[in-house]
Amino acid sequence: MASRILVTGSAGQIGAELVPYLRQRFGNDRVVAAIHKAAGAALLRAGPVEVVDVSSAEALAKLVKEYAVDTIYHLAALLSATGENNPQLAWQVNMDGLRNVLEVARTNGVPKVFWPSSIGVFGPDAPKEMAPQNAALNPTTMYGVTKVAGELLCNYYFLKYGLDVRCLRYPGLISSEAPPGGGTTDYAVEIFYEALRTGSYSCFLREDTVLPMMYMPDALRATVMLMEAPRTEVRLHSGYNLSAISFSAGEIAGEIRSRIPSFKVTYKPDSRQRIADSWPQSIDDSVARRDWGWRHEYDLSKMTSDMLSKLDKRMNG
Ligand code: AKB
Repeated sequence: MASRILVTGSAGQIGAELVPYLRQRFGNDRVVAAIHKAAGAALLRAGPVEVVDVSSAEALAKLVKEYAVDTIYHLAALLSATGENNPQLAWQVNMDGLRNVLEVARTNGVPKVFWPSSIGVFGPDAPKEMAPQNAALNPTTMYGVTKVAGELLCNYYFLKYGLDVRCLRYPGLISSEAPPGGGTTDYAVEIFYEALRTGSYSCFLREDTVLPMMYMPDALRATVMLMEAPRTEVRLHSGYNLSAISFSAGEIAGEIRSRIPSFKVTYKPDSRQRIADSWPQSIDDSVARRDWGWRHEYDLSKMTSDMLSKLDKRMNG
């Protein structure tokens, strides 16, 4: 049987776009979209879809055997804001799921795994500007704790068992296709929808809050670039810093306002402000650029034009 790629968390923000991206590249039948609940399956029907709970290693192993899986993209996870509301659940979902995936890969001869880390690995003591690859990782959120522990676990499986695990520290991701859920950087997606839908937006972060961000087409390209890089070029099996653009909430509002002059934004910081304040404002990803040739394509202006035109077409026909 031809080998297949398994993507967990396929209905989430990254999965909903990564699955079609991989299917276009490798064929619909070659990519199995695993989702947690049957809801969200409709958009993934172009190829195989399976409902699976990543907390069950048996269920995962069954899928891996049935489809002769040779690569797993394990995306199922809780994000930072949801994680702070329920830290115990965040640990359980993020860590048990990853441990199961790594174990199932190891014991079933799956040679390659992708796992998303995040800028959430950094805490208040990392440099705010251009946080380097090897900055101290002392996060103050449970999400960050699971990302640091997850990176260490991935690296351990590489060192101990030779499992080729590859990880990216994604910045906040902005996508025209799939809404995020439960993240601190979600405002940068919501703001586009509200600009077109109501002409106003109440932002849950302060106007001067600067965070590292990336447009989804760049994130998809980075993910597949890393996974296709020759083994000799991938020197890190914890998490590569990955970066594209940094902007404040006020700057993205201004960028939208330059295209929709009547757009109004108010700022009402909530508990997510504390999370944002604990993260760096920009990331030094020179190691990824050196090791496997990463370059981003979208700046703030190019991303804003593309987002508005795609969302406008979808919302207003
Ligand atoms: C979040 O805001 O939690 C995520 C992330 C930066 O990992 N988007």
